[in-house]
Amino acid sequence: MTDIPKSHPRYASLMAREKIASGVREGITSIQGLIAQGRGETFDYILGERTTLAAENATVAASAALLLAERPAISVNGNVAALAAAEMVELATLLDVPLEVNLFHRSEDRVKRIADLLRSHGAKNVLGEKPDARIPGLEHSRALATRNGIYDADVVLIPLEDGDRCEALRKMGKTVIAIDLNPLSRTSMMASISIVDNITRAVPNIIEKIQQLSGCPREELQRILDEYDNKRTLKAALIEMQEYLRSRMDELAC
Ligand code: PTJ
Repeated sequence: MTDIPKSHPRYASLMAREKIASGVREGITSIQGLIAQGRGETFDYILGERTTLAAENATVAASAALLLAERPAISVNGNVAALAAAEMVELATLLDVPLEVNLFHRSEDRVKRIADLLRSHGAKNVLGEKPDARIPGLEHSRALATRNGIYDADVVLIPLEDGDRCEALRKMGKTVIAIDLNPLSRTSMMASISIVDNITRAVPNIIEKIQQLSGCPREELQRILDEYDNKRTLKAALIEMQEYLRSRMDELAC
Protein backbone atom coordinates (compact mmCIF):
# COMPACT_ATOMS: atom_id res chain seq x y z
CA MET A 1 0.00 0.00 0.00
CA THR A 2 1.11 3.57 -0.65
CA ASP A 3 2.22 5.22 2.61
CA ILE A 4 -0.28 8.04 3.17
CA PRO A 5 0.50 10.37 6.11
CA LYS A 6 -2.43 10.92 8.51
CA SER A 7 -1.92 14.67 8.08
CA HIS A 8 -2.90 14.46 4.40
CA PRO A 9 -6.11 16.51 3.93
CA ARG A 10 -7.65 13.67 1.89
CA TYR A 11 -6.42 10.88 4.20
CA ALA A 12 -9.76 9.03 4.68
CA SER A 13 -10.60 9.07 0.98
CA LEU A 14 -7.10 8.00 -0.09
CA MET A 15 -7.05 5.19 2.47
CA ALA A 16 -10.37 3.86 1.17
CA ARG A 17 -8.90 3.91 -2.34
CA GLU A 18 -5.84 1.99 -1.09
CA LYS A 19 -8.07 -0.62 0.57
CA ILE A 20 -10.04 -1.18 -2.64
CA ALA A 21 -6.81 -1.41 -4.68
CA SER A 22 -5.41 -3.96 -2.17
CA GLY A 23 -8.72 -5.83 -2.35
CA VAL A 24 -8.26 -6.20 -6.11
CA ARG A 25 -4.64 -7.33 -5.71
CA GLU A 26 -5.67 -9.91 -3.07
CA GLY A 27 -8.50 -11.34 -5.20
CA ILE A 28 -11.23 -10.02 -2.88
CA THR A 29 -12.57 -7.11 -4.92
CA SER A 30 -13.51 -7.31 -8.59
CA ILE A 31 -11.76 -5.04 -11.08
CA GLN A 32 -15.19 -3.45 -11.67
CA GLY A 33 -15.14 -2.59 -7.96
CA LEU A 34 -12.61 0.15 -8.73
CA ILE A 35 -15.17 1.86 -10.95
CA ALA A 36 -17.90 1.48 -8.32
CA GLN A 37 -15.60 3.08 -5.73
CA GLY A 38 -14.92 6.01 -8.08
CA ARG A 39 -18.64 6.57 -8.57
CA GLY A 40 -19.15 6.44 -4.80
CA GLU A 41 -16.35 8.96 -4.22
CA THR A 42 -18.04 11.43 -6.58
CA PHE A 43 -21.31 11.31 -4.67
CA ASP A 44 -19.47 11.47 -1.35
CA TYR A 45 -17.70 14.60 -2.55
CA ILE A 46 -20.97 16.37 -3.28
CA LEU A 47 -22.37 15.25 0.07
CA GLY A 48 -19.43 17.01 1.73
CA GLU A 49 -17.97 13.65 2.88
CA ARG A 50 -20.09 13.68 6.02
CA THR A 51 -23.07 11.85 7.45
CA THR A 52 -26.06 14.02 6.57
CA LEU A 53 -29.21 14.38 8.64
CA ALA A 54 -31.03 12.25 6.05
CA ALA A 55 -28.47 9.46 6.48
CA GLU A 56 -28.69 9.79 10.25
CA ASN A 57 -32.49 9.35 10.16
CA ALA A 58 -32.25 6.38 7.81
CA THR A 59 -29.62 4.81 10.07
CA VAL A 60 -31.92 5.06 13.10
CA ALA A 61 -34.78 3.45 11.11
CA ALA A 62 -32.45 0.73 9.78
CA SER A 63 -31.23 -0.04 13.30
CA ALA A 64 -34.82 -0.30 14.55
CA ALA A 65 -35.68 -2.65 11.64
CA LEU A 66 -32.66 -4.86 12.40
CA LEU A 67 -33.55 -5.02 16.10
CA LEU A 68 -37.18 -5.88 15.33
CA ALA A 69 -36.31 -8.50 12.69
CA GLU A 70 -36.93 -12.17 13.34
CA ARG A 71 -34.39 -13.48 10.80
CA PRO A 72 -32.09 -10.68 9.61
CA ALA A 73 -29.16 -11.30 7.24
CA ILE A 74 -26.29 -9.16 5.96
CA SER A 75 -24.91 -9.32 2.43
CA VAL A 76 -21.20 -8.84 1.71
CA ASN A 77 -19.58 -8.24 -1.69
CA GLY A 78 -16.01 -7.55 -2.80
CA ASN A 79 -16.08 -3.79 -2.14
CA VAL A 80 -17.74 -4.20 1.25
CA ALA A 81 -15.13 -6.80 2.28
CA ALA A 82 -12.24 -4.53 1.27
CA LEU A 83 -13.62 -1.42 2.97
CA ALA A 84 -15.38 -2.69 6.09
CA ALA A 85 -14.76 -6.41 6.83
CA ALA A 86 -14.02 -5.90 10.55
CA GLU A 87 -17.01 -3.58 11.03
CA MET A 88 -19.39 -5.97 9.21
CA VAL A 89 -18.24 -8.78 11.50
CA GLU A 90 -18.74 -6.54 14.55
CA LEU A 91 -22.29 -5.72 13.40
CA ALA A 92 -23.16 -9.36 12.65
CA THR A 93 -21.79 -10.45 16.04
CA LEU A 94 -23.74 -7.72 17.85
CA LEU A 95 -26.98 -8.84 16.20
CA ASP A 96 -26.07 -12.55 16.11
CA VAL A 97 -26.92 -12.78 12.39
CA PRO A 98 -25.30 -14.47 9.38
CA LEU A 99 -23.03 -12.69 6.92
CA GLU A 100 -23.70 -13.99 3.40
CA VAL A 101 -21.16 -13.50 0.62
CA ASN A 102 -23.07 -12.59 -2.52
CA LEU A 103 -21.25 -11.45 -5.65
CA PHE A 104 -22.34 -9.95 -8.93
CA HIS A 105 -19.07 -10.86 -10.71
CA ARG A 106 -19.06 -14.24 -9.01
CA SER A 107 -16.11 -16.61 -8.88
CA GLU A 108 -15.86 -19.44 -6.35
CA ASP A 109 -12.29 -18.36 -5.56
CA ARG A 110 -13.38 -14.82 -4.66
CA VAL A 111 -16.34 -16.09 -2.58
CA LYS A 112 -13.92 -18.25 -0.57
CA ARG A 113 -11.37 -15.46 -0.10
CA ILE A 114 -14.08 -13.10 1.21
CA ALA A 115 -15.54 -15.78 3.50
CA ASP A 116 -12.04 -16.52 4.86
CA LEU A 117 -11.40 -12.81 5.40
CA LEU A 118 -14.65 -12.49 7.41
CA ARG A 119 -13.76 -15.58 9.45
CA SER A 120 -10.27 -14.16 10.10
CA HIS A 121 -12.01 -11.17 11.70
CA GLY A 122 -13.95 -13.54 13.98
CA ALA A 123 -17.18 -14.15 12.03
CA LYS A 124 -18.85 -17.34 13.25
CA ASN A 125 -21.66 -17.69 10.72
CA VAL A 126 -20.54 -17.03 7.14
CA LEU A 127 -22.79 -18.22 4.30
CA GLY A 128 -22.61 -17.99 0.52
CA GLU A 129 -20.08 -20.69 -0.31
CA LYS A 130 -22.79 -23.30 -0.84
CA PRO A 131 -25.89 -21.50 -2.11
CA ASP A 132 -28.97 -23.75 -2.14
CA ALA A 133 -31.69 -21.41 -3.45
CA ARG A 134 -32.29 -18.75 -6.11
CA ILE A 135 -33.95 -15.38 -5.75
CA PRO A 136 -36.85 -15.43 -8.23
CA GLY A 137 -36.69 -13.11 -11.24
CA LEU A 138 -32.89 -12.76 -11.45
CA GLU A 139 -30.79 -14.42 -14.13
CA HIS A 140 -27.31 -13.36 -12.95
CA SER A 141 -25.15 -14.73 -10.14
CA ARG A 142 -26.62 -12.42 -7.54
CA ALA A 143 -29.68 -14.71 -7.64
CA LEU A 144 -27.74 -17.34 -5.71
CA ALA A 145 -28.81 -17.39 -2.08
CA THR A 146 -28.71 -19.56 1.01
CA ARG A 147 -31.62 -20.90 3.06
CA ASN A 148 -31.38 -19.73 6.69
CA GLY A 149 -29.51 -16.72 5.26
CA ILE A 150 -30.65 -14.10 2.77
CA TYR A 151 -33.21 -16.40 1.14
CA ASP A 152 -35.26 -16.81 4.34
CA ALA A 153 -34.49 -13.45 5.93
CA ASP A 154 -37.23 -10.96 6.75
CA VAL A 155 -34.79 -8.01 6.87
CA VAL A 156 -31.68 -7.83 4.64
CA LEU A 157 -28.86 -5.29 4.75
CA ILE A 158 -27.38 -4.86 1.27
CA PRO A 159 -24.49 -2.40 1.03
CA LEU A 160 -23.28 -1.28 -2.45
CA GLU A 161 -25.82 -3.32 -4.30
CA ASP A 162 -27.35 -3.36 -7.77
CA GLY A 163 -30.97 -2.35 -8.21
CA ASP A 164 -32.09 -5.65 -9.70
CA ARG A 165 -31.55 -7.71 -6.60
CA CYS A 166 -32.88 -4.98 -4.36
CA GLU A 167 -36.13 -5.01 -6.35
CA ALA A 168 -36.28 -8.82 -6.38
CA LEU A 169 -35.74 -8.99 -2.61
CA ARG A 170 -38.54 -6.44 -2.09
CA LYS A 171 -40.80 -8.58 -4.32
CA MET A 172 -40.11 -11.49 -1.95
CA GLY A 173 -41.66 -9.36 0.80
CA LYS A 174 -38.44 -8.52 2.62
CA THR A 175 -37.52 -5.25 4.29
CA VAL A 176 -34.41 -4.15 2.40
CA ILE A 177 -31.85 -1.76 3.88
CA ALA A 178 -29.40 -0.27 1.37
CA ILE A 179 -26.17 1.63 1.95
CA ASP A 180 -25.49 3.60 -1.23
CA LEU A 181 -23.91 7.02 -1.73
CA ASN A 182 -26.05 7.62 -4.81
CA PRO A 183 -29.56 8.71 -3.77
CA LEU A 184 -30.72 8.33 -7.39
CA SER A 185 -29.54 4.74 -7.90
CA ARG A 186 -32.17 2.09 -8.55
CA THR A 187 -31.06 0.44 -5.31
CA SER A 188 -31.70 3.60 -3.27
CA MET A 189 -35.07 4.11 -4.96
CA MET A 190 -36.16 0.47 -4.53
CA ALA A 191 -34.98 -0.13 -0.95
CA SER A 192 -37.28 0.10 2.06
CA ILE A 193 -34.63 2.13 3.90
CA SER A 194 -31.75 3.84 2.03
CA ILE A 195 -28.73 5.04 3.97
CA VAL A 196 -27.09 7.57 1.63
CA ASP A 197 -23.66 7.50 3.24
CA ASN A 198 -20.21 6.03 2.78
CA ILE A 199 -20.06 2.46 4.07
CA THR A 200 -16.96 3.44 6.06
CA ARG A 201 -19.11 5.86 8.11
CA ALA A 202 -22.46 4.05 7.84
CA VAL A 203 -21.56 0.72 9.45
CA PRO A 204 -19.93 2.19 12.61
CA ASN A 205 -22.97 4.49 12.83
CA ILE A 206 -25.42 1.53 12.64
CA ILE A 207 -23.42 -0.24 15.36
CA GLU A 208 -23.65 2.85 17.58
CA LYS A 209 -27.40 3.26 16.98
CA ILE A 210 -28.09 -0.42 17.67
CA GLN A 211 -26.25 -0.13 20.97
CA GLN A 212 -28.29 2.98 21.85
CA LEU A 213 -31.65 1.46 20.82
CA SER A 214 -31.16 -2.07 22.11
CA GLY A 215 -32.88 -1.31 25.43
CA CYS A 216 -35.94 0.30 23.78
CA PRO A 217 -39.32 -1.42 24.01
CA ARG A 218 -40.49 -3.04 20.74
CA GLU A 219 -43.39 -0.55 20.48
CA GLU A 220 -40.91 2.34 20.43
CA LEU A 221 -38.81 0.64 17.71
CA GLN A 222 -42.00 -0.03 15.72
CA ARG A 223 -43.01 3.65 16.08
CA ILE A 224 -39.61 4.70 14.63
CA LEU A 225 -40.15 2.35 11.67
CA ASP A 226 -43.77 3.41 11.09
CA GLU A 227 -42.80 7.09 11.01
CA TYR A 228 -39.97 6.51 8.53
CA ASP A 229 -40.59 7.53 4.90
CA ASN A 230 -37.90 6.52 2.38
CA LYS A 231 -38.98 8.87 -0.43
CA ARG A 232 -38.89 11.79 1.99
CA THR A 233 -35.42 10.70 3.14
CA LEU A 234 -34.08 10.51 -0.43
CA LYS A 235 -35.48 13.97 -1.19
CA ALA A 236 -33.82 15.27 1.99
CA ALA A 237 -30.49 13.73 0.90
CA LEU A 238 -30.76 15.50 -2.48
CA ILE A 239 -31.59 18.80 -0.78
CA GLU A 240 -28.57 18.42 1.53
CA MET A 241 -26.38 17.81 -1.55
CA GLN A 242 -27.86 20.89 -3.22
CA GLU A 243 -27.21 23.01 -0.11
CA TYR A 244 -23.62 21.80 0.11
CA LEU A 245 -23.03 22.69 -3.55
CA ARG A 246 -24.62 26.11 -3.01
CA SER A 247 -22.30 26.77 -0.05
CA ARG A 248 -19.29 25.90 -2.23
CA MET A 249 -20.59 28.21 -4.96
CA ASP A 250 -20.93 31.01 -2.39
CA GLU A 251 -17.26 30.50 -1.44
CA LEU A 252 -16.33 31.01 -5.09
CA ALA A 253 -18.40 34.20 -5.26
CA CYS A 254 -16.40 35.80 -2.41
O1 PTJ B 1 -18.04 -7.85 -5.57
P1 PTJ B 1 -19.13 -7.89 -6.61
O2 PTJ B 1 -18.80 -8.77 -7.76
O3 PTJ B 1 -20.46 -8.27 -6.01
O4 PTJ B 1 -19.30 -6.40 -7.19
C1 PTJ B 1 -19.55 -5.31 -6.32
C2 PTJ B 1 -19.82 -4.02 -7.13
C3 PTJ B 1 -19.91 -2.87 -6.11
C4 PTJ B 1 -18.67 -3.77 -8.10
C5 PTJ B 1 -21.15 -4.23 -7.89
O5 PTJ B 1 -22.18 -4.48 -6.98
C6 PTJ B 1 -21.48 -3.03 -8.72
O6 PTJ B 1 -21.11 -2.90 -9.88
O7 PTJ B 1 -22.20 -2.10 -8.09
P2 PTJ B 1 -22.72 -0.75 -8.79
O8 PTJ B 1 -23.86 -1.06 -9.70
O9 PTJ B 1 -21.55 0.04 -9.30
O10 PTJ B 1 -23.32 0.00 -7.56
C7 PTJ B 1 -22.58 0.31 -6.44
C8 PTJ B 1 -23.24 1.52 -5.76
O11 PTJ B 1 -22.52 1.73 -4.56
C9 PTJ B 1 -23.13 2.81 -6.58
O12 PTJ B 1 -24.37 3.50 -6.54
C10 PTJ B 1 -22.07 3.64 -5.86
O13 PTJ B 1 -22.36 5.02 -5.87
C11 PTJ B 1 -22.18 3.10 -4.44
N1 PTJ B 1 -20.91 3.16 -3.70
C12 PTJ B 1 -19.65 2.98 -4.19
N2 PTJ B 1 -18.75 3.08 -3.20
C13 PTJ B 1 -19.44 3.29 -2.06
C14 PTJ B 1 -20.83 3.34 -2.38
N3 PTJ B 1 -21.78 3.53 -1.45
C15 PTJ B 1 -21.37 3.65 -0.17
N4 PTJ B 1 -20.07 3.62 0.21
C16 PTJ B 1 -19.08 3.44 -0.70
N5 PTJ B 1 -17.79 3.43 -0.32
